[in-house]
Amino acid sequence: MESLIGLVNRLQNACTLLGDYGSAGDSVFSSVPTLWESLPSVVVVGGQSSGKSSVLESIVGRDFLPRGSGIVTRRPLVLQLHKTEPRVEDYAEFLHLPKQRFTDFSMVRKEIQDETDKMTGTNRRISPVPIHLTIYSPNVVNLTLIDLPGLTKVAIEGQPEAIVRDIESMVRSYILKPNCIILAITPANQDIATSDAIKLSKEVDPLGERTFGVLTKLDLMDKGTNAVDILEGRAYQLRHPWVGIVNRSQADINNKVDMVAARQREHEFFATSLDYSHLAGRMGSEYLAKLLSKVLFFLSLGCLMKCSLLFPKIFQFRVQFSFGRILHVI
Ligand SMILES: Nc1nc2c(ncn2[C@@H]2O[C@H](COP(=O)(O)OP(=O)(O)O)[C@@H](O)[C@H]2O)c(=O)[nH]1
Ligand SMILES: [Mg+2]
Repeated sequence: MESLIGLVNRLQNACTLLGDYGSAGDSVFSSVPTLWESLPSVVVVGGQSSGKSSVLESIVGRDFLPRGSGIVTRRPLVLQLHKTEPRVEDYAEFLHLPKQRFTDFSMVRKEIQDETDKMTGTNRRISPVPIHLTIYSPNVVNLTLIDLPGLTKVAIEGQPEAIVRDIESMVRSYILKPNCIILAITPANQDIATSDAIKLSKEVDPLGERTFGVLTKLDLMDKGTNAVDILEGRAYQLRHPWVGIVNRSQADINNKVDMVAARQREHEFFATSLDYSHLAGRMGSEYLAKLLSKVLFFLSLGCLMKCSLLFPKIFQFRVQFSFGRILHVI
């Protein structure tokens, strides 16, 4: 038995191994989509330091992403979360290192860094070739997220000037796909009108049908202001409700506040806030993970059916479903 999202994950892995990863190239504009482009995905989009890595780590409940100033994510990271039976120890695997299990998540961070440098050199360029990482844990929901380089306004020293444009076209090439769910990360302590994530997602999804607005840094807003107008959909309306998040601050990270404590604090922030307690049931990273898993499941179901028409040679199988699980793939 295999979950539907697990099946999509295996197809995504196969695409990368066969050199089909969309890229910022022309394939997106050709009339026949590649298999990669037809598969459903959740893509994390936002400006630098908007909180993308923090949101991903909160969803996973683990500290494993490289951090630092400048453009840290320089290759797409396809992050597949796989829920295991209770009491199984968390571990991670990379597609490029088959059969090597990582239980030390600081080594996962190091491997992402090394693998990024291998493809991009140390001159901080970007590459469209994705890194595939799967995390197995009883504490995650089945979900696949793609982390992309943060949108930026200026190249820093040593980086080619074109990097600003290259990042934007890489992000655009991913979110153009009609089966892509856009996780548009916007920090609450910045004017929403200046949000890079919203600007770009509006371009490719003007009705906001596949965009999920995520508002980070709610704890850092100016005293006397709040984000209720955004979270209730009055300031900027999307088809799906906005989700507010409170991640760990830099001081929390420096003080090694663990993810369990951080989630608990996030929960308390919403439950006890005068401004947000009425919205507490649909705020926070745990809620966001469950919501995305559900949306991705239904999108995957529709997509696989369509793929079997578009790629009959590859999809020579019959599938029997029962409560979200694939019973038989023949
Ligand atoms: N206080 C607070 N700090 C946050 C929040 N989200 C992110 N940060 C901090 O903002 C900085 C940038 O976050 P990061 O996740 O690395 O952003 P990225 O560049 O978009 O991946 C880090 O120092 C985080 O600790 C939040 O909700 N509250
Ligand atoms: Mg980051």
